[in-house]
Amino acid sequence: QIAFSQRYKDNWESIDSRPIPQWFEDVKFGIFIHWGLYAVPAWAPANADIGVYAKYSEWYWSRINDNSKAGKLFREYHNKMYGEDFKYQDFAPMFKAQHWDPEQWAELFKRAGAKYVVLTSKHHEGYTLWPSEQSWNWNSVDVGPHRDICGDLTTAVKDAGLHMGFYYSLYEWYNPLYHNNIEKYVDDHMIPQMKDLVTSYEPDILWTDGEWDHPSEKWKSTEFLAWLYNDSPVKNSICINDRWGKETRSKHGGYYTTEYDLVHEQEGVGEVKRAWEECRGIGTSFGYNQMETPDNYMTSEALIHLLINKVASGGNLLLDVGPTADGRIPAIQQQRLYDIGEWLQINGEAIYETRKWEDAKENKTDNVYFTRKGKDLYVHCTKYPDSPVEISGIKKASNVTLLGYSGKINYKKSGKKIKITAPHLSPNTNPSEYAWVFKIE
Ligand code: FUL
Repeated sequence: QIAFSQRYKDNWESIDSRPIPQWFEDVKFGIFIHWGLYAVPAWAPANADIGVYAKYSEWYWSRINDNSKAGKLFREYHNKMYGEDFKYQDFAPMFKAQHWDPEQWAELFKRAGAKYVVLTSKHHEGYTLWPSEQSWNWNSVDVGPHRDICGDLTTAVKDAGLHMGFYYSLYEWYNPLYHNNIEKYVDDHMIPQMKDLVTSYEPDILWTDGEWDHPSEKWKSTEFLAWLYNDSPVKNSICINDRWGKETRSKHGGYYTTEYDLVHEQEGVGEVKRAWEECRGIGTSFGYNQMETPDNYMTSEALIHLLINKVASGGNLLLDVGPTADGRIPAIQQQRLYDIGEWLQINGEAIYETRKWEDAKENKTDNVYFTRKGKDLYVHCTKYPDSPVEISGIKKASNVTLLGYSGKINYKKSGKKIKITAPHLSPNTNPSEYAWVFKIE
């Protein structure tokens, strides 16, 4: 166990010297939730040729005001659907969350095999999902659901035994204070909000975003983080990401983040020594997009392969769900989570608490991935092998099993090589779908 006894200083060198709490690298799979007023229009041109970012439905407010190709599509839709005079703010009373059951969500996430949850406490729209004093009449208690969503979900998620975290956008699109007096915004709005979140709900993760608009100095990031690491109630357990200023991604803060596989600093995150996490929606958006069809959603098979791929390269997967304005997680998203959970029921020991295998590179072949835990090596086959799987760099092997299968596995060991022959499976003996894992002890 690492003792967090030192005091951290208000500079990146000091902040970066704090180790990332181990639990983060053990949990591997988390659920991201993008929920806010954008869940009311819940719209983006999912199939237009406009690149990755412009398909995010949570950007609705900004898109209806911009002149890009995507912006025109958003505006056309908005004007037709709601009329030109309908302001984004008018969505607030329509965000009712009347079917919202935080315990049911927490149960779903647990069933999915996720070990942590990250909720948008405030996205770029500035509307907060908790009763923030700094966000008067623009939060989920004053207007809309009349509920403390951050608070109620934190309770349910922690009660289910999962870690709870918050996404928080440093920047706000249309807050006048932000544009007129950034210093005052940081001092009187942003920092107090983050401190309020931390002290009121004691999250395990603070996932900041919107950092690109200013250097970290403007945001006073290191000053805030010194407080977080030295004096906050979560100083020993909190994890942060790398989005703390224009210059910080893949460089400073806590774990590194990729998004739809885009690595913003082109750092080749899979190779770096720091913990990292890929986030993406199941489809093309983080917020719910009612225009998506099943074709826009990744299949369960593709999602399980994605999880294996990220974990085998040393990362976590933070998979996003986009709830509806009435508080439901769309059935197709739930179904994907069920399938991942079912796979993890059998194969979870090859995911949780594992690390990347040092010799994986030399052994890389199509449809085969590796993770390790202590002396055990896990061989993930994303296609059932029809010829023997050969692996080199294996010093000892006392037993080989197929997770979830009770029969004997034939293998041959010679020198540092091992050759595993996959058994013929019948529908009755097949332990799982989508991917199969051999364990070399
Ligand atoms: C991005 C945001 O702009 C997206 O809307 C989303 O929240 C993603 C996780 O981070 O940078």
